[in-house]
Amino acid sequence: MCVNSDSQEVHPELEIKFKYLLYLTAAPVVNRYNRRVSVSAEPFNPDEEEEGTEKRVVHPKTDEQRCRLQEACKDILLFKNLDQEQLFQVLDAMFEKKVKPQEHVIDQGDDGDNFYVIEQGRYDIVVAKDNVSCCVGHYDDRGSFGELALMYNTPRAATIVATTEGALWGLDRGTFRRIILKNNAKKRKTYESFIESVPLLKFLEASERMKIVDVIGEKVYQDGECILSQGNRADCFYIVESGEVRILMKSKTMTGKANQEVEITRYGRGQYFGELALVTNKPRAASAYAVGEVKCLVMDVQTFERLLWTCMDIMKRDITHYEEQLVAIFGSSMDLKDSGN
Ligand code: 1OR
Ligand code: 1OR
Repeated sequence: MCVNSDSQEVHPELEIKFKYLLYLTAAPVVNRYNRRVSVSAEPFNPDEEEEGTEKRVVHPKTDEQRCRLQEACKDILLFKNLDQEQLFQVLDAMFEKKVKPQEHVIDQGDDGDNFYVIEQGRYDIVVAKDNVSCCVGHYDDRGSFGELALMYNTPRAATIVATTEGALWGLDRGTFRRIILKNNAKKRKTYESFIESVPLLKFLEASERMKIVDVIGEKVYQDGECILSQGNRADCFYIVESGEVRILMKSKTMTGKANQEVEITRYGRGQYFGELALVTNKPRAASAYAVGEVKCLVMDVQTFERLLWTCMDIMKRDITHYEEQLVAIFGSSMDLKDSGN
């Protein structure tokens, strides 16, 4: 079941999961890096940073390793706002780590040592509370994890278990804090007022909005460039920062063949898209293209579920409108859950 315009219900399993996420919001415990232990989105102060972290870390790599590392890191949102020199330093400091099935890369409650970028493999995200463990999501051959303990000086918020053989690239805590956090301080200044103005986010606490800023990345698209494609697997959510985005959809003929793309709507500054596939666990229902130069703030699905579950009611309301307009535009009730194939 996907979207039901009568009941406003969206994906019942997801409702349960969001309720579970609320239940799981546990208080932090003190860790070894305990000068500043907090789950609030405290600003980064470079002067307060731990001693010795100015030291540059370099793990030498072959050309082949460097190529694989660059490929694995090209879509990592936390790296998107780095300048070239900062990115060089990050890539220099990263080290390769192979993992075996069932290996725990991170254990909930531990101190944060490294941030990880996935080159390969599948990893479960397991969260325990009151002795009950639950798999709340997974990573599949891409993405990154382990940023929270390093950003906020908190214990690890989840356990990450490899379910296949895997290959990761690690980044040590010192380099992460020196470069990524310093950059986040800048990001907060840049995006604070914009994020405050996004209607979807206006019911969040200011500290929650800052946590969003900490983990989003900015992506720039040129005129006509495809931002996402109908039928593709989805792993990101988008907020338009500047420019205009066209949403196009292919309907289906009676024989199941896709018709030509029809423009169904446009989005401008402060509006969001790409939520539907994340909420329904389906392929993208439509395609998105840049009109002129477009800047979007992009969030991965794990962050979307972790930080935006409180905005679900607003998104559900908008999704209900899609179904009504689907009938108005295509003249028949095509189920959104099938529209991506
Ligand atoms: P970390 O340093 O705390 C565990 O170490 C990592 O798991 C964490 O950083 C994130 O990178 C990653 N809640 C907390 N951490 C998560 C979650 C998550 N998902 C991935 N990580 N939630 C799951 C959302 C699908 C919310 C659960 C309550
Ligand atoms: P997505 O993850 O499926 C495509 O990727 C995005 O286009 C989708 O999330 C929505 O954010 C956005 N039907 C389906 N998706 C729509 C629609 C829509 N409008 C915007 N999106 N409509 C019904 C189809 C005619 C609404 C038309 C106004």
